[in-house]
Amino acid sequence: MTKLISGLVAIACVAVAEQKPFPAVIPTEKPDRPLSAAMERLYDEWNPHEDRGNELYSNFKYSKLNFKREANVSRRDPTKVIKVDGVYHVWYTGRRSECPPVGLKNATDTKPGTDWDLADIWHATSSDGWNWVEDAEPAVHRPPKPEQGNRSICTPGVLVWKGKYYLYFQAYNKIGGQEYCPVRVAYADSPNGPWTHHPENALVPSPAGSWGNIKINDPCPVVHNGRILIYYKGAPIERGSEYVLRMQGVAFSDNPLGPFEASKLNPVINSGHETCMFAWKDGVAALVALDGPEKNTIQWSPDGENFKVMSMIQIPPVAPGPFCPTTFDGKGDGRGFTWGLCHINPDGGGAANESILARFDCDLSLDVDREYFK
Ligand code: AAL
Repeated sequence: MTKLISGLVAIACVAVAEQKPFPAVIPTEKPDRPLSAAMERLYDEWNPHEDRGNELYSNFKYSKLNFKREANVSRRDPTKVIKVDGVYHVWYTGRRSECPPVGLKNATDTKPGTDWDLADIWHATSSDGWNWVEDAEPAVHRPPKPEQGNRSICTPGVLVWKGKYYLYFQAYNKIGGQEYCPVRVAYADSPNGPWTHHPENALVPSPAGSWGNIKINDPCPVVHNGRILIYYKGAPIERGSEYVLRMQGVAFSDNPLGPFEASKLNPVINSGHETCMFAWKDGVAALVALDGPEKNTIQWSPDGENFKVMSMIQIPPVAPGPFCPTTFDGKGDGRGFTWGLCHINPDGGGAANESILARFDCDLSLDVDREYFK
C-alpha cells in the first residue's frame, strides 16, 4: 500500500514537473501546454498581443471644428472624407428649419419631427481637414413629390467608382416610427456636382418577415475584390417604432446604380448603429459602436461577410466618416485611417439642441510606425 501511494505521488510529480509554465513573453502561437479557458480564448478568439501591437486597436481624440452651432440647423451623419486634387470633401445630413425637432406626433410640413427630418444632403470642403467651408445650397436636394425621398433625404455614404462619384442616402416620404425607407443614389462627374438623382431605388428593404423589412439605414459603400459592397443597418416593422435593430447587413453589385444583391448570410454584424466599414489589408474592417453585445469593437472579415472581433475600443466616434484613401481603390491593400469626422448629438436646449460635426483623430492606419510598441 505504501509502495502504491508513493508510486502515485511520483507519477503526479512527474506530470506537474512536465507541465511547462506559461512563458514570460506571450507567444504568438498557442503554447503546447494545458490552458485555462481564458487563455484558450485569447488564442481562439482574440489577438494574443492585446492592444499593444494590435493594428486594429486605437484610442480616439475629439476636436471642435469651425462648423458653427446654430439654432434650427443640424449637421450629422457625415460620409467618409475623400480627397480630390488636394481638396477634402465631405457630405452630411443637413437640416435648416423654422424650429428644432418637435417630435413625431407634432411634425408638420415645415416643423421637423426628428433631427434628420426635412433634411437634404449638404457638402463642405477643406484644404487641411480642420477648416471647412460649407456650400451655400445643399449638394443634393430632396426630390419633389411624389418621388421617394420627398420628405427627407439623409445619412449619406459616398462611393468613388471609375472616376465618378455616388452618394447613397435614406429616402423618406414620411418620417414616423416605422416608415418605409429605401436607399436612393445620386451621381456626379465631380465632387462639386451637379448631382443627378437616379430614378430607381438602389437598395430596398428585405422581404416581409425578415430582419430589414421596413428601413435600410446608413448606407456605407466599400470596394472589395472588384465589387461594390454597401453595408447598412436594417429595421423590421414587427419590432415597433421604438426599436432599433442593432444589426448590419451587406449587399453586392458590379454597378453603382444597382441592382444590389443582399448577402444570403445577412445580417453579417450582430451589433452597431451607424455603419463604418473600410478596406483593411485584403479584407474589410468595421468599427462597431453604440448598440448590441459587440458594440465598441473593431472587426475584420476576409470576404466582407464573416467578421471576427479584433479589438475592443473605448468612446468610439458616433457615425464616423473617416478619411481612408484606400477604401475605394480596390487594390486589396487597405491601409485604414488616422482621422475623420463624426457627429455629436444634441445635449441641451436651444442652439445646443442640434447635432454638430466634430473631428476625431486615431491610430488605425498601417502606415503608422508601431515599432515602439513591439
Ligand atoms: C442615424 C442613422 C439613421 C437613423 C438616424 C438617421 O444616425 O442611424 O439615420 O434613422 O440616425
